[in-house]
Amino acid sequence: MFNLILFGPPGSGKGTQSEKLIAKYNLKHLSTGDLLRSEITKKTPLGLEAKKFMDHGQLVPDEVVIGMISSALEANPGVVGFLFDGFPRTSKQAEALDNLLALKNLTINVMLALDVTEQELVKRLVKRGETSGRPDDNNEQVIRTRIQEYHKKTSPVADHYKKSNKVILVKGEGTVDDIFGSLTKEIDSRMK
Ligand code: B4P
Repeated sequence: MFNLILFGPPGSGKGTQSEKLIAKYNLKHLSTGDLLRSEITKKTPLGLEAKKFMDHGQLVPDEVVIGMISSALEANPGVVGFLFDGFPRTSKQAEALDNLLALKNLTINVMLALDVTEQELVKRLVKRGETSGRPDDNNEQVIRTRIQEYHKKTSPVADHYKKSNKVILVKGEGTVDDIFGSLTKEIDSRMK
């Protein structure tokens, strides 16, 4: 099993790169953003609860997201590995993930952290907002709140994995293919 966290601020390209990485390495993609948006589309109680936070650029409560990931891990036995995209986003989520994996004798092999300037993040998200229909992309104030949430609550997750030397910083600006090349180089050297 090879378990990877793709980490970075909103708009850093996690979703974009995840699509390419799962195709190359046959990993199971677990994106909490996608899972939450799917619950919203289906208008489930979980989705309706999550929407209240997401529309304002705030993180969804830990217990909701951890429960969702726990179910997804159970629903996918025997995969080559997991690519966690947008999760964990708080220290509590990181501890929960480590515990859930440990129950299966698994661990995180590497965290690849995309490094992108704030100016570029805002530019990308505003541009996506023109066509995505995502309520959290079409308002610059909400985008700034998401970035603040990242600095306050999510960046400590990298410190958590730095303790076990699992964090690799990767430049997240340039063409999608160049960034993909940098990510695959890091993965290939660790999969051997
Ligand atoms: P996510 O769905 O995780 O979304 P994201 O952070 O906005 O996007 P990502 O980094 O994947 O950006 P993308 O590749 O699409 O989260 C949304 C919300 O869900 C959160 O705010 C929160 O409320 C909630 N949530 C999710 N997980 C949670 C958790 N664990 N706990 C609590 N709450 C949670 O790229 C963005 C844009 O940039 C795209 O338009 C793309 O085309 C463009 N782009 C990508 N790479 C580029 C490049 N190299 N050059 C130029 N543009 C590029």
